[in-house]
Amino acid sequence: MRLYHSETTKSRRARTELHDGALVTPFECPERVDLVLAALRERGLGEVQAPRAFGLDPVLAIHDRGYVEFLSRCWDDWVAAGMVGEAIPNVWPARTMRGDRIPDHVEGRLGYYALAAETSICAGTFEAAMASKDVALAAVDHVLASGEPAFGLCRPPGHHAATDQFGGYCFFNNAAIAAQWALDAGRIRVAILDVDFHHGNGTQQIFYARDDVLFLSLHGDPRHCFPYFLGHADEHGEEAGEGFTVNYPLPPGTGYEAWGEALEDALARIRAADCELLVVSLGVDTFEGDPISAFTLASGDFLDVGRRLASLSLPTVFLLEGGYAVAEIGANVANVLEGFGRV
Ligand code: SP5
Ligand code: ZN
Repeated sequence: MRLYHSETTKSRRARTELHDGALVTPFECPERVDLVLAALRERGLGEVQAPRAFGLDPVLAIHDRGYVEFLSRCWDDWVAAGMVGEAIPNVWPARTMRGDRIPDHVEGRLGYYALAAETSICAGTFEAAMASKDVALAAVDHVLASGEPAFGLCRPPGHHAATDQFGGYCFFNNAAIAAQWALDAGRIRVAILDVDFHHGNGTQQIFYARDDVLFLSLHGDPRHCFPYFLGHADEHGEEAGEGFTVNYPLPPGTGYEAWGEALEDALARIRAADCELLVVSLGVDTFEGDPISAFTLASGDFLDVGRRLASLSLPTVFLLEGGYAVAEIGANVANVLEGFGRV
């Protein structure tokens, strides 16, 4: 399996995350990159390569231009406005206000383009997000060219990022950008299977009305879990996309047996849908030791996850999403990839 990694993904090192009412050191930290990389190397899972720069066009194929410009300037504008801490949104076009006017002041713009407040923007955030999508693009490009599977060590993650909103530690939707790249290269239909603990609200929103991307997500039930406002079982797509979104909301405390049953259902739907490529939004925050999540998968279960994914026999690209039990993140990711490769 080919592995892609960029040192530039570590250029974002936020100091603050609004968590449980306190500003804490962010769970989504650059150390995650080194720990995953070390585990991949230790297991000898494949050659590690740096991505080339793919530029902004593949980003603009998914994201709004004004949003991308906002992200590129946010930190400088924030500093220029004399702000003290990191850029944390604190006001939104909530239901009782207007969402059709984008403010001029960076504080208002930040709220307009944010879907959650835990994700501070700091120096290096845009550069890291650019590197992260380059990792995803290099990985998918390799799969398209060779048929060989690939893993992209994306960081920051992507699946919460919507057309014009960041949050949930995500800025560019790496999986969506990779899927679109494959479609633009001539693939007719792509499956995105999101196994992160959290619902992939951004990916769902981006492809909700489309039938060229089948989106399936196994996640903590939004009645109890972030992102709370999307990911219910009755969301199944709209217009041409009717039937091409499939959600498996599962209760907190869900273990591998019940989770695996949902996975088998998702795999059956992928088999039935004539997909030419599988993009796995690979979060390992389903792990029992994850500090912000609530499923109880054990490290060894991830080997079986990989084995089950391989049963699809599809060209497959894995893109890292969440996973915050930092000591175990490397082993858990490596287990999925090793399980996949063993078949
Ligand atoms: C990519 C990814 O995994 N993003 C996750 C973003 C989660 N952000 C907010 C989590 C809030 C969790 N609150 C848990 C309360 C436990 N005290
Ligand atoms: Zn997650």
